Amino acid sequence: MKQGHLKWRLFSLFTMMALFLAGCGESYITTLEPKGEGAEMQFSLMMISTIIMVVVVLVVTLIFIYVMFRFRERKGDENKIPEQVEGNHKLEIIWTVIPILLLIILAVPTVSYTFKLADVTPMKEETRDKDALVVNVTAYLYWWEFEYPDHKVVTSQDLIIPTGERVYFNLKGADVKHAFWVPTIGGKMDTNTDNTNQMWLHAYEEGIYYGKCTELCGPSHGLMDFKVRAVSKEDFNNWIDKMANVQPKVDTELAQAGEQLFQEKSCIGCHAVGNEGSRLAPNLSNFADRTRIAGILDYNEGNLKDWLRDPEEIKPGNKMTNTYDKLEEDEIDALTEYLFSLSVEKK
Ligand code: HEC
Ligand SMILES: [Cu+2]
Repeated sequence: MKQGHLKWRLFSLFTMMALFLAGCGESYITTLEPKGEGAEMQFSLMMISTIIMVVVVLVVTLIFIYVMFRFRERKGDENKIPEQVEGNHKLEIIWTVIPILLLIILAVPTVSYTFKLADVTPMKEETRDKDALVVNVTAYLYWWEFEYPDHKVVTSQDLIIPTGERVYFNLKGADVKHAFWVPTIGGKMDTNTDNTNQMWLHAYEEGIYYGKCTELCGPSHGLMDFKVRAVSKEDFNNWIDKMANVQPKVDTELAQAGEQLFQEKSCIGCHAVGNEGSRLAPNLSNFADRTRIAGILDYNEGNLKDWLRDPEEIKPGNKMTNTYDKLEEDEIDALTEYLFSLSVEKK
C-alpha cells in the first residue's frame, strides 16, 4: 500500500514538472520557434547535435542490453570462465572512426554558421553597403537606447526594425557590462564599455519579440527588458520619416501644463522630446507608441502614474529615483496627459 502511494506521488510530481517546464517557452521569447535567420541557424545546430546525441545513447543502450542478456551467467555454467580477449583491432577502429565521423558532421555546419553569424561586412567602413540599416545600441542601467545614425533618429526601449533584411548593430554599454539578446530572432552579444561589438538580426515575420539583458548588471537586471517591433519595410520607412521630423503635438490644456512641468521639474535635463533635451535617459519623442512603460510595465495610465510617483518601487536602483522634486497628484495627472500625447504613429 505504502509503496503504491510513493509511486503515485512521484508520478504526479513528474507530471507537474513536465507541465511547468512546458510553459517555459512563449513564442515571442524562445529559441525553439525561430522567427529569424540567426535563430533558425542556431535552432538547426541544436537539432543536429541533439539528434546525434540521442542516436548515440540509443545505440549504446541497445548494445549494452544485448550484451547483458547474451553473455550473462547461465544455469549449469556457473564455473565456466569465458574466453579472455585483449584488444580487438576491428572493434577499436570502429569505435574510434564513428565518433570522428560524428564530430565532423557536427563541426562542418557549426563552423560554417559561426562565420555566417559573425559576418558584418556590410556595416564595416571599408565594405559599407549603403542600403544596409545600422542601429547603434547602447545599454544603460536598466534601459536601452537605439540610434539610427544614418537617419538621425533616436528611440528607446522599443527597437523598430524592418522584416526581410539583415539589420546591423553596433553594441555598447554605457556604464557597466550588459548583454543584448533577442532569442526568437536570433543572437546574443555582450554590450561592453570598452569596445563595440557588432552583430546582425534578420526577422522573417512582423511581430513583437522580447529582448533581454543577459549579463547580471545590478538589482533591476531582471527587469531590463526591451521589445523588438518588426514591421514591413514600408511601415519602417514611414516611421523613420516621422521620427526624423518629430514635432510634439500637445493640444489639450492639461497636456500643455504637463509640458511645462516637464521643463520645470527638469525632466528635460535627462529625457529628450523631439530635438530638445538630453540623452541621459530614454528618449520620449514617441513614448505613447511604446509597448511597455520603463520596458516592463503594461502600457496604461495607472502604471505610468505609479512610475512617476515612485520609480524605485518598480525598478530598484534605477537612475531616475530621487532626481526630481516630489510630484503632487495634479502634476502627475498633467505629466501623464502630456506623455500620452507623444506619438508619431497615433493620430
Ligand atoms: C536624472 C535623470 C532623470 C530625470 C531628472 C528624470 N528621469 Fe525619467 N528616467 C530616467 C531614467 C534613467 C529612466 C530609465 C529608468 C529605467 O528603466 O531603468 C527614466 C524613465 C522614465 C520613463 C519611462 C520611459 C520609457 O521609455 O518607458 C518616464 C515616462 C519618465 N522617466 C518620465 C520622467 C518625468 C516625467 C520626469 C520629470 C518629472 C523624469 N522622468 C525625470 C532619468 C530621469
Ligand atoms: Cu543586466
